[in-house]
Amino acid sequence: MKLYYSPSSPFVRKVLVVAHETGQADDLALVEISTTSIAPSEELRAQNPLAKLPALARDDGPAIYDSRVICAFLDDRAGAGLYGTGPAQWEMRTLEATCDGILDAAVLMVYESRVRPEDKRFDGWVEAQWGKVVSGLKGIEDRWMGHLSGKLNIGQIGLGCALGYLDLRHGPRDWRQHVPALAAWYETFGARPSMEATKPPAA
Ligand SMILES: N[C@@H](CCC(=O)N[C@@H](CS)C(=O)NCC(=O)O)C(=O)O
Repeated sequence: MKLYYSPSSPFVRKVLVVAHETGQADDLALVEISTTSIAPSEELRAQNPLAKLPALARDDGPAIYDSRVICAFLDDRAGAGLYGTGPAQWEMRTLEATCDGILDAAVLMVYESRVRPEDKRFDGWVEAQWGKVVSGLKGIEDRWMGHLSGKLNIGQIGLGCALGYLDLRHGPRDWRQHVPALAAWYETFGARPSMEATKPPAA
């Protein structure tokens, strides 16, 4: 299978961590893509009409995309059980969605400075996105600490990738001051071999 990827995308990293943790990393051939919302890659768009990373071209079916779909596909393929079953899975999937929402806000902040022309930038909008990051993190600390220990799950992977991205792109804002319990958790989770193997290049 071909994974359309960028080494610094946190959404791609979720997929790669799942692949490493479930023994499927060698099944993915990585195709590096450079894309932005205003200069979309045509090669990527041929796989995903939204031209967003990641996308997975499968050997035996059409391409699938959105990190959440690809992670669930890999989980199912390996029978890894990262989502739980029954009513418990909805709690897990809400945690996963919260981590992705944190990432959406953090990525939009980066686009504001890297993609939008300087004379069109709006600081109030950037700060509002950071507000979502912080309240998302606090929400996780209040509600999901119990999900962050024990058997590996998709919530832990999503959170690890989100925190890694905050360090990469928004280090000076020091997310740790807001959520000390998540900071302590990340000390251990961030050292997992799957996280080490998928570390993005320094900003
Ligand atoms: N919900 C999507 C978000 C993917 C996403 O925003 N990817 C970024 C890279 S980190 C992208 O491809 N951006 C290009 C664009 O916005 O056009 C997912 O989970 O896969």
